[in-house]
Amino acid sequence: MDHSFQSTLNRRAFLNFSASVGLAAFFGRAGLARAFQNPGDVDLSVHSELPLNAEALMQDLVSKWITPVKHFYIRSHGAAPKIDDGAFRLKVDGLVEKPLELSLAELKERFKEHSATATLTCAGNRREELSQIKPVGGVQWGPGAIGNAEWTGVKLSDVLKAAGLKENAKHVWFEGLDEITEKNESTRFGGSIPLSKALADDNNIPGALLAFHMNGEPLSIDHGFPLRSVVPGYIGARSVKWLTKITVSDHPSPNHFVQEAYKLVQEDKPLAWDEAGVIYHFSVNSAIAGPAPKANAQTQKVQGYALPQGDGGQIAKVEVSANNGQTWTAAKLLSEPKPYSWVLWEAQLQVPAGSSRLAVRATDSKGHTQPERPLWNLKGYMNNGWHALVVKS
Ligand SMILES: Nc1nc2c(c(=O)[nH]1)N[C@H]1C(S)=C(S)[C@@H](COP(=O)(O)O)O[C@H]1N2
Ligand SMILES: [Mo]
Repeated sequence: MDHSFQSTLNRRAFLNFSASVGLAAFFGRAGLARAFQNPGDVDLSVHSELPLNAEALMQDLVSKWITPVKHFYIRSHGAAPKIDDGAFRLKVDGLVEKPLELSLAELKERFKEHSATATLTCAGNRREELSQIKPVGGVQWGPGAIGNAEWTGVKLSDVLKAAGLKENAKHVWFEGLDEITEKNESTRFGGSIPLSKALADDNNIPGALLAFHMNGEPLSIDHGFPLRSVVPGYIGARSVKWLTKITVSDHPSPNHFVQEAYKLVQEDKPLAWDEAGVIYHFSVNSAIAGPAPKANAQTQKVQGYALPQGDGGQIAKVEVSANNGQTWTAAKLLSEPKPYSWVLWEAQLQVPAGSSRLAVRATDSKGHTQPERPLWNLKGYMNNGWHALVVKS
């Protein structure tokens, strides 16, 4: 019997990539290597080369709980700045008793090193599916704009304590060194988190890390060398790369990427933007990687990832369906579920002959679960509808 499986989503992504950057770049270690210190360091599908936006193929992504750097998506709004780590300084200012200016060496000397595993995902992950409902602008991400890494650095809370917080401190702003052109104006990439998140410590997962290592190696240029914030549970945009300034304030950062981008709105009207809240934590989510093409039985093994909502719960169950959600089969979780990190899962599914639509949905320990249909929004953020894959057998 001939079984040919095909992901309509992946195929569409493939067409987009090839149209925009050419086939060589899609397959493209050659195309990508230029952006890296060492050629051959990454193995990703490229959406755009400048700025570099690239995601992993699902089969690569679901093969390891800790995502190797070469398979870790890259999302940059401008060119990656090349920073001399000797001259680099981190400034801490705003509502603090003693503003700080620290070299990388001082940061490492003065504060205790801390490691935490956390999943980073772009708010635009799975945007491409929203575009199938009604086109949205921006990078047409498939389900690969996500990765799980071990981050090592110092706790933001330790640095803030050393600077001494003033009484009215409520928010912490981050600013990167990259220059981005927005509407013909040059702006810096910025993020913002509530102070309560910055000071949180949930089972040894700090609310935010100032990280210099990813999976035990210095950050690569594209992932933010020499320093970035990592905010477990929050959308990737709050984990600011090439981090050079931390400002403590009584209100969230006015930066474009906090106040204008990354909001869930249905229409482009000033009131809609003003009324929409800033997105902080990510939503519960999951995705299926296709079964192996050589699979040849009615029972198929499918694999994927599932991410708990970023507010501290952990994955409670992952279910897959081969009949549009009439019946569900529990997937086997391949690691112990933890807050702020994904789990990989696998399931044996009875796939009827012909064409079927496999779907997955995850539920976390706080009861957050994925809706059948995504909430379409103007900027294409936070798609967490059931992820589906059409297979033919
Ligand atoms: N300075 C800076 N930080 C940034 C960005 C950026 O363009 N500039 N992109 C953000 C977004 S939208 C995401 S999803 C993550 C991606 O991190 P990664 O490229 O290491 O995967 O970085 C965030 N931090
Ligand atoms: Mo993002």
